[in-house]
Amino acid sequence: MVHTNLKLIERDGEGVDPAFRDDVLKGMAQRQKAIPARWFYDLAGSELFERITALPEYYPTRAETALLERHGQDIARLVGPGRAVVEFGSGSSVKTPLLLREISPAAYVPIDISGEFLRQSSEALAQAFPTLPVMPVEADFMKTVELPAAVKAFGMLGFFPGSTIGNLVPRTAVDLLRSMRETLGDRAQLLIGVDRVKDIDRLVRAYDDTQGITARFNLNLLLRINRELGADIPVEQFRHVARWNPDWSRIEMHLEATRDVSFSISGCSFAMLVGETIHTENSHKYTPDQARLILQASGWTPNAQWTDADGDFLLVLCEA
Ligand code: AVI
Repeated sequence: MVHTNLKLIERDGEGVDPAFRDDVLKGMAQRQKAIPARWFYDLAGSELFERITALPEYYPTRAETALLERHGQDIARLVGPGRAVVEFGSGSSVKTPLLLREISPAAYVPIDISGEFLRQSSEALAQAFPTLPVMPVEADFMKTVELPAAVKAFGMLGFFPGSTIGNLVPRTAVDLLRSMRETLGDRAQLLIGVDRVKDIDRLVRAYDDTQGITARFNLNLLLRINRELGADIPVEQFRHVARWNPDWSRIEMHLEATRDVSFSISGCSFAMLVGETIHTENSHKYTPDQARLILQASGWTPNAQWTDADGDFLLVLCEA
């Protein structure tokens, strides 16, 4: 059953999350304009992301799902029963049943910034696992999250699939992993998915698919800004760009102006020259050694890891 004491994200009098407005105005005032990727995920963005995960070019979801299916029993043996599973950035929780089915948890706490999406996916999960207490928390998991009191008695298993850690620069990734450790407490474990470095053409194709779904996902951010922040960005004069940055070992997504444009957001004026971009996402790719190193640097001890035959994806189980 779903316990619906959702902790709601702060909104101002106009129903806008002030953190969204601050991030956009601050990011758009920089020389390299940039907006944090977490703002992709309004309802439309979350739905587009689900479509991305099914694209032929987007291998990470399939690779990670196959690893969970294949090694679920090993994971269950190392985790043990009766833990509270806390999923960070649960989205539609599609991989979660694979894990829950194997490990017999005491409770499931999905944490997500997109409240509406969280409500829908919690309902679906509670139907699939009728005896499991599901306790959704609407929160920005980049900060330490106050977990529902009812789960604090259990040992915790943090679940952070999807290689979302790759969306953070390594310094911020370490901050997040440390704060997860704080959220989860001393005896916690963490199961995390990490996307591995691979052929660059394949990586670029995964972020610039032929159906244009990733382009829509990226451009949806501008539609959201227009709608929620009273802006008039000419969305049709931007295009989606995905490129590999070898210095940072990451795919970058940008929104590039296809002509000189000017617009306003929340009463502030901005101008961009043709070719200028807004940097909207980083997706860092790690070698297994690098992945273990950032975990260790964050106070987590890797205990076991699983990867696929093609070396596409890595699952790591760690202990606090
Ligand atoms: C959520 N995150 C791990 C995805 C990624 O692969 O970086 C987001 C994404 N952006 C474009 N495609 C998928």
